[in-house]
Amino acid sequence: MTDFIAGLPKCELHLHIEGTLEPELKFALAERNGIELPYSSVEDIRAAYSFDDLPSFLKIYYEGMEVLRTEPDFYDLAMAYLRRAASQNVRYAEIFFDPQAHTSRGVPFDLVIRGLRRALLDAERQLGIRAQLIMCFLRDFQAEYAMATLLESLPYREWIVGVGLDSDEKGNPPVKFRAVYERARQEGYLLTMHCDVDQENSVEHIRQAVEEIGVDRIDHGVNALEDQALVETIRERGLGLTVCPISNGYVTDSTKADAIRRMLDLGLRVTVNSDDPAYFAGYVQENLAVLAEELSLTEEDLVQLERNAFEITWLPRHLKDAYL
Ligand code: ES4
Ligand code: ZN
Repeated sequence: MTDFIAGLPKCELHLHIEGTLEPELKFALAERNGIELPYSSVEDIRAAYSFDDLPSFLKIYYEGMEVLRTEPDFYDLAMAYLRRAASQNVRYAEIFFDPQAHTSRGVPFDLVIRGLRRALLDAERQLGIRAQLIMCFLRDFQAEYAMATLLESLPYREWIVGVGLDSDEKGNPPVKFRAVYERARQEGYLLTMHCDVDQENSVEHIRQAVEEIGVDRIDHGVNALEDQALVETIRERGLGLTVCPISNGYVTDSTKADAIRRMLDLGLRVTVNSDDPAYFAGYVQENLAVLAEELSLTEEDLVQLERNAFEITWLPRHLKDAYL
């Protein structure tokens, strides 16, 4: 099955570019930028990656970004990811970035997006992998800051396919960002947001995302299964769910494999993705392998998962069809 998964043309739809910062690159960027890291080796950094819930993960994730300062830093980050993805036969990726994680520490939006964009263009030419950017707002910051970030993004509108919402969900429901999402839609952005696994009020947050915000996709969204009516709406609208098994295993005590099996059986457009692969030790291939093992997936199941992913991409129809 490993060979089958390796050979399968794949699609990644839930990937935080800042979550692909491997310890080796972290060291290289620290040196280039004259930053002293509190670690003496790659092993040291990996050993410090001990988290067992979302807040403990997020703390390490944001601290790790300190080495990202210049346009070439963002270029190198994205290029390293795209090289890795291409080597796993990922043909297309939609990549989240967190501009506020950078602007909040004085790194300009323009530099972040230019570095990422340049990598996407080079990767398409050099590696044959296509990708688009999704801008995420940090939900634990004020809605006004998200709105300001949305406005700041408008000159780069053509480089961003949609918006998302991530970071700490506790006490930060979808409706906090109602006005931001309304404006984003008016500007022509497609809409997604995280409804992380097993959060306080998970089902209510998914309901808000679907019914009140009107998202085009849901990131995670596993807890929708607890509500029959919600499942029905998600199915009727053909909304995709970007699920991340290995990540689930870190921030909860389970990969939620059984839930993914049920979603497949219900005919929901569930997909398998990697979230923060440098931190959770697994890119899309490893996520598929873990799931295949746990659920004894057939080749047809794996094909279905990738079909779902290509089907829910935010590509124009003719480009999407080329993958299907
Ligand atoms: C994230 Cl696992 C997870 N949850 C919420 N926000 C995030 N940003 C990056 N990884
Ligand atoms: Zn995520």
